[in-house]
Amino acid sequence: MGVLNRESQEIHAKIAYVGPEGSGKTTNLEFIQRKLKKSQVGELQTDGNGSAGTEALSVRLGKIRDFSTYFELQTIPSSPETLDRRREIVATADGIVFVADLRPEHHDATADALEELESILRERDLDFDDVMIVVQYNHRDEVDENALDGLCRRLGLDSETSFEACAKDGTGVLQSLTTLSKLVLAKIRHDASATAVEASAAKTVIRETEQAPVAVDADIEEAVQSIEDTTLDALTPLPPEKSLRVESAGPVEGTDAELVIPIRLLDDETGRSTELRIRVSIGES
Ligand SMILES: Nc1nc2c(ncn2[C@@H]2O[C@H](COP(=O)(O)OP(=O)(O)O)[C@@H](O)[C@H]2O)c(=O)[nH]1
Ligand SMILES: [Mg+2]
Repeated sequence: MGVLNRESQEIHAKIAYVGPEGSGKTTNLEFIQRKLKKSQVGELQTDGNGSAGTEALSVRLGKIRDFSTYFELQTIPSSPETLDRRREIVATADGIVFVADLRPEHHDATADALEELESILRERDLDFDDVMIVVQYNHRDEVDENALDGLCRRLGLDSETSFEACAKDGTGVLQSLTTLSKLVLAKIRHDASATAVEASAAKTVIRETEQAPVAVDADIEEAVQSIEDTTLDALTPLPPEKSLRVESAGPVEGTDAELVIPIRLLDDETGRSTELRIRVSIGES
């Protein structure tokens, strides 16, 4: 579960990508790895192969006040014999991206995966109030509206936040992660304040005569409070490469010894153009 460590001034949280085989869990992590700045994301770590394999990715959200904040993303393996591993990953997760597969022939597997997830949580007396969840309806590019409506109705996760996605081109991937990150951080904040209140209340009991007000730990409270207001810079995708194109070139001027080629470059994004004059010296070879 999420850790807010005041001594090391770090917050660590885990996000599990859960869903049936082929729904797009690995593709989510691959996209995030490619898209985030290298200083904020590690290498994709793989463990095992095929449907028994899992991937993990470390993401550094940066400093929030004085707290360095880290998220560990992890995919579950899909094959039936890896149930224990799925249990372990789900049990230690603070948040879950449930990757649903919209392709009609995968609706059964998606419903089964959700049922298994809920039963793993129930075994530990947990539900989606304890473990934050967002639902990602993936493979959206391959299906029509009917498939989306059908699967939504079947899963019945109406009160959970959901996104339509095409993980293959990244649509919906960062939205799912940023939304879940905020939910998870808000939960860690809530739990940290609750713990501080309990600790303070305990102190009051020991010092029976003292009428101390129940004070939450101001440092923790302030640090986690700011999380919700903070834009998660690390999760902002890199801007596309600047696209300059040659709008016009020439006419070439010059002499036998030197040519001057005027070139006008146009920045498609801003509409600004820049004039360059390239001089080419012609010497004896
Ligand atoms: N067309 C399409 N293909 C996708 C999408 N998401 C994943 N895929 C492809 O589906 C296959 C299975 O995805 P993968 O991430 O390995 O599934 P996993 O078993 O959940 O890890 C891969 O070939 C992906 O490229 C999507 O939204 N649209
Ligand atoms: Mg996979």
